[in-house]
Amino acid sequence: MSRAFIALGSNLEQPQQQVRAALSALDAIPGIRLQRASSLYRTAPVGYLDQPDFINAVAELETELAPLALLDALMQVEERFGRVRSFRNAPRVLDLDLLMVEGVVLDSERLTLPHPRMHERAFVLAPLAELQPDLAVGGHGRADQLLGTLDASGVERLAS
Ligand code: PH2
Ligand code: MG
Ligand code: MG
Repeated sequence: MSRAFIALGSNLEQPQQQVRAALSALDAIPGIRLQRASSLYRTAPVGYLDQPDFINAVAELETELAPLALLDALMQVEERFGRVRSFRNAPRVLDLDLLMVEGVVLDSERLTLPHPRMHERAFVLAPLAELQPDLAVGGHGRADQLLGTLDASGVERLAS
């Protein structure tokens, strides 16, 4: 069994419900157990700006799946939720990004672990630091300290 962290995001078709439903869908997959989920966060879009705010969250999973099998499972859930891939950073019903698998460093064509941009994204680090402030994020430092270096003004934790 390994412990993994994933980031969830949605900014279309009732995003809060999409993220909540995605957490249940993940827990229902054979070989994956949802351990903990962060609060939901309303976040201003980063990258491509002309789109609605996102709902973001982070979940901690226990899984028997190898990293690439876990990635396949996440992509299947995205597809089941009606994800359409139009252009990079386009609005989406559901985005599931594999952030880290404990003890795994990987740089393959399909998957890089830890996620290569997570340390610079407040919409990832805020929910991650809520779950585990002292988590080491790649070689970059603790989740809470990294978050402290970023502008998190577009990130608002929602009451649960
Ligand atoms: N995801 C992106 C690009 N920009 N911005 C926010 N606030 N939240 C996201 O999940 C997000 C984003 C690419 O996956
Ligand atoms: Mg993403
Ligand atoms: Mg993605």
